[in-house]
Amino acid sequence: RIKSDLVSIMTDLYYLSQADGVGEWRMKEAKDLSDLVQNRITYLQNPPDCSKARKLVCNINKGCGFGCQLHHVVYCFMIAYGTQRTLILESHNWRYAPGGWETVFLPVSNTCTDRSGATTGHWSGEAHDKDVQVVELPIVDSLHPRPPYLPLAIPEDLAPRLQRLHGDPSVWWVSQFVKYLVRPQAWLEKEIQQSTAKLGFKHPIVGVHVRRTDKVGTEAAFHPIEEYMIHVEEQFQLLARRVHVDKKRVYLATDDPSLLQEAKNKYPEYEFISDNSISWSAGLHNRYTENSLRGVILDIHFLSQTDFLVCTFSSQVCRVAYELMQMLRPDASSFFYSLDDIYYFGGQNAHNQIAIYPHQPRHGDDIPLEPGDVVGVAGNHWDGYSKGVNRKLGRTGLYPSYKVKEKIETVKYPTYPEADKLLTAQK
Ligand SMILES: Nc1nc2c(ncn2[C@@H]2O[C@H](COP(=O)(O)OP(=O)(O)OP(=O)(O)O)[C@@H](O)[C@H]2O)c(=O)[nH]1
Ligand SMILES: [Mg+2]
Repeated sequence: RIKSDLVSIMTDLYYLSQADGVGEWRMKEAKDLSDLVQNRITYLQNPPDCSKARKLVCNINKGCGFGCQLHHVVYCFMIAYGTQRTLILESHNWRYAPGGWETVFLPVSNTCTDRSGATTGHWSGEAHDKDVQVVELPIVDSLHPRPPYLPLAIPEDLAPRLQRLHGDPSVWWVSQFVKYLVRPQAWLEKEIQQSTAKLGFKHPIVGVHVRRTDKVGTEAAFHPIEEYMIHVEEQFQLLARRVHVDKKRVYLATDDPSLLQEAKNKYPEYEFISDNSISWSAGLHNRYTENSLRGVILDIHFLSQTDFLVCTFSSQVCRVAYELMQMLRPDASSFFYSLDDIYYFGGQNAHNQIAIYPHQPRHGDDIPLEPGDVVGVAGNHWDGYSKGVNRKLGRTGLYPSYKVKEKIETVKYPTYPEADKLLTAQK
């Protein structure tokens, strides 16, 4: 059980965050910022003359799962935005749906999906590619030279507002591209609505994602359902202080079809909401099919709509859900518990923190810190300690997580004054 004094402090903090109209201010600011960025992306994606537009070509067919492929497109998109090129998404013969991206999501452009142009070349750096109309981007693993337009950096022109609004501006920035990308086709939108009613998806609800099958023992450790449920129970104790909990509902997404029954047997006081046929379709033998694609999209959608997410951030499925969660709330940066990794974006630049308190090593595994020291964080041990490298000393080891703060990198992205002007005129 979570300590009751902690429950009280957390509850006070919640009400404090809503006091004196700050809650309403935050809602409006979040919407304004999201509208601003979505409008800029729409502007970039819909050039008046496609034959003359500067383009960045991205092929979805990276050899990995949906979460990984979606993040691959996000990475392309961020560079497109940074280099002011229209993103051309190639997706024919997609492993999930041979008909491509548009079988499930809206096209990334209404006016410009044709990749042709006067000159074409492979990515060789923004300055070098200046006079090339159509540039093809490789996967991030082979990107060279690396432009500054990569996570976890955020755009300089939005940084002050983002840092005021959101607990993790880097995630917010990534989520803007995910938001634009996953706009559903009409049939999918309808399917989401029907599933919401059919499954009885209602608040309050905690989301649990359990990644098994091919992941276990290769890229991540096995975690029994009990480990997840500790944090689910904790959240319901917190939620009960703020809202009426009629039923402890859990949305369960997993690629292990046997888990739903196990969870129901072990936790009869909870209501598990889950479509078991989706879990069956997520197994390796059925994974790369349109039915399985529909399933993972629905799972990610529902996870992102929950009040809190318990999962392993080693999985891209859960990281996408966490990103999308940011779109529904002004700041959902702390609405998760990861049993393993901290948040990251595959191919990101170094994730640094800055020491705000000194630290004298108390064990052989500890590293010393002086305020101002830059620490490259490798992971959080979730026991009060994180592991990382003190860059000044070149020493790797453990340090108390509370003695550092995030070092947020800003990058000079282009601004989009024309797009912003159109938006102001609309309002
Ligand atoms: N429907 C559904 N599918 C899942 C679930 N977990 C995994 N999958 C399937 O397995 C794929 C896993 O590939 P990725 O999306 O790359 O995610 P990952 O393997 O967890 O993470 P990486 O190995 O870091 O790429 C997903 O895209 C889905 O197709 C789940 O909870 N629900
Ligand atoms: Mg994978």
